[in-house]
Amino acid sequence: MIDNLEPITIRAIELRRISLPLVTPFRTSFGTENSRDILLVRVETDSQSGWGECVSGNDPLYSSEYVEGSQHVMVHHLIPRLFAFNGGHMSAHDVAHILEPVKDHRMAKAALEAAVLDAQLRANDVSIASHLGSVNELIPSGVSVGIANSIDELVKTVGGYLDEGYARIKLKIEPGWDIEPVRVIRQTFGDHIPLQVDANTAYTRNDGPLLAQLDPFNLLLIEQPLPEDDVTGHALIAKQVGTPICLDESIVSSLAAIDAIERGACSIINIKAGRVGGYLEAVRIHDVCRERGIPVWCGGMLESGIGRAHNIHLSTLANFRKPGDTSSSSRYFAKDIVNEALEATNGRMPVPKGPGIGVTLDRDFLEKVTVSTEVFTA
Ligand code: OSB
Ligand code: MG
Repeated sequence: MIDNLEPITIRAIELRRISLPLVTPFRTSFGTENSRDILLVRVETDSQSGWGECVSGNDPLYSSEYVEGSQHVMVHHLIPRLFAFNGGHMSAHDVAHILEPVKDHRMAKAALEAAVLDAQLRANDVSIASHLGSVNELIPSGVSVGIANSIDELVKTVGGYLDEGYARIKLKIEPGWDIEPVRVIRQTFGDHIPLQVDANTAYTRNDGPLLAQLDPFNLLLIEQPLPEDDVTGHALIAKQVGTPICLDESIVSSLAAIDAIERGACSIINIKAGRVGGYLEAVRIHDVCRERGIPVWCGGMLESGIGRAHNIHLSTLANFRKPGDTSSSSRYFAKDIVNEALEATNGRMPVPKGPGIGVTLDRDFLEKVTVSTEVFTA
């Protein structure tokens, strides 16, 4: 991607913590989330504000990052580096390079880069989708369904999402909640619904034969069955299982993506800008996958409208060939913090128009859900 944008000068960075209850608890193999404690980043220039969302969870269970840690590393290590660079005068394309000396903390870095990108594109009057070179105005929208208390409850939940028109269903699985839920969902709703599963690292290298029992159900993919650092294990599982293996947690960079593909560990990749340290690294992963014939789709981290708007713009790139976890605001929250409706119809989500991420904040509601605010200046 060519950086043909006018740089901006960062005058201030605001870190705002908000608390948003989820409409239903979200249970995965690593834990249950009832509410989202979200860290928002606002980058202020002389003319614009740009917004980013840090996707780290309350606890370090999906990855080592967690929201308190993300805020700490931003305050003490990342934000000082941004202000120290060229008087805060930069392009979003410089951010990853400026922050590179700090190891890991990818979700924190990605949130800062996203806010700079939004501010810069608003200043340049360009939407993220058009900056990335997209032409799509709608993206297919799937939904991720947590582990339920019973099979009956799961059937009701999935039935509701299918009635809403979602283009694909993803079931969270773990040992003891895998073959049977998939069998019942197929039996109840038929062979034609696009269906996939996500294990969030809950299985071991010995579980190839067990996971192969999912083959008759014609799933689109099995996401991240093994621990994130077991790339070779995924390659072993991929040989024993007919269903395509997709990686999420393991893919922390474009180098990790190339490595996993070359080792035969996956044939599909889930892209999350937060997990890979930035939007522009996410685009790079999209590109290396496209060059190697590997389809990608956009994952989610139960984001508010800010993070989801970023995800929707990213999903307009050509190699996003499968529906993402980019569901409607109403799937997550009773009310979202953005004014524009991010609601899918018939399984299709409109890409917000307008510069940057194309959404604006509902300021009154934002204040109501704000828990704390800190502002930093050069
Ligand atoms: O593994 O994709 C995941 C949510 C939190 C952490 C990890 C994951 C998820 C989801 C939900 O599956 C995706 C969404 O709807 O935002
Ligand atoms: Mg996942």
